[in-house]
Amino acid sequence: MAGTEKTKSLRGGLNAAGLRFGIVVAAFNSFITDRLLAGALDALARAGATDEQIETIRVPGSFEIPLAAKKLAATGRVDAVICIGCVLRGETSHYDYVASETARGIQLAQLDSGVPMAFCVLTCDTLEQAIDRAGLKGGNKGFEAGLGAVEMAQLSRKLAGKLARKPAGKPAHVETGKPARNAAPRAARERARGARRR
Ligand code: INI
Repeated sequence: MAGTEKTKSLRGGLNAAGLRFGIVVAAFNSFITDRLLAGALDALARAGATDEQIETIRVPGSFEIPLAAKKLAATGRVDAVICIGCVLRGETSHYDYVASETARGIQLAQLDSGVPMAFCVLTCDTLEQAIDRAGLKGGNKGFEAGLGAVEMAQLSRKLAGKLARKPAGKPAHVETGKPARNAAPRAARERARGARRR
């Protein structure tokens, strides 16, 4: 029966060995984003990543994160990108535009590039809420994003490996380049056999 433990299951692990990470961090509200960055770096280090495996890029504000993340992904230098920003609600609707376009842009960037992007852009009503999520009561969202990036980078590698080895639903000769035995329809085989006898 489907949905039982016997179905195939695939998940990325939390080992950063052999993986490279990009971190795009906004300078706006750096009091918060620096803490989120520290959390992300801590997570990567705990997963076994060394400094050589990590590249950090700084942008002015959250609105600039998607483009930088997309360009970084396009270099082929990273297996995952961690996007860090902090958008705080002000008195105007500016917050809504920055928050929604940043989220949308990051999602588009990961879908377009195929490189996983962890979303660590806080969208808070108050500075206190942001502080809570950058190391105090709410934990550190940067740390969570770091672990998420490792897991997704691994999962992407596993999926790429699997697809390269065995394309789902394709006949064997597509993979090997050789025609599969008895690949021709039965009628064609019988016609060929008759022609050989004649
Ligand atoms: N950028 C942020 O990262 N957080 C904010 O809270 C914020 N607010 O409130 O304005 C913010 N604005 C700057 C924006 O991201 C761009 O850098 C700017 O609009 C220039 O393109």
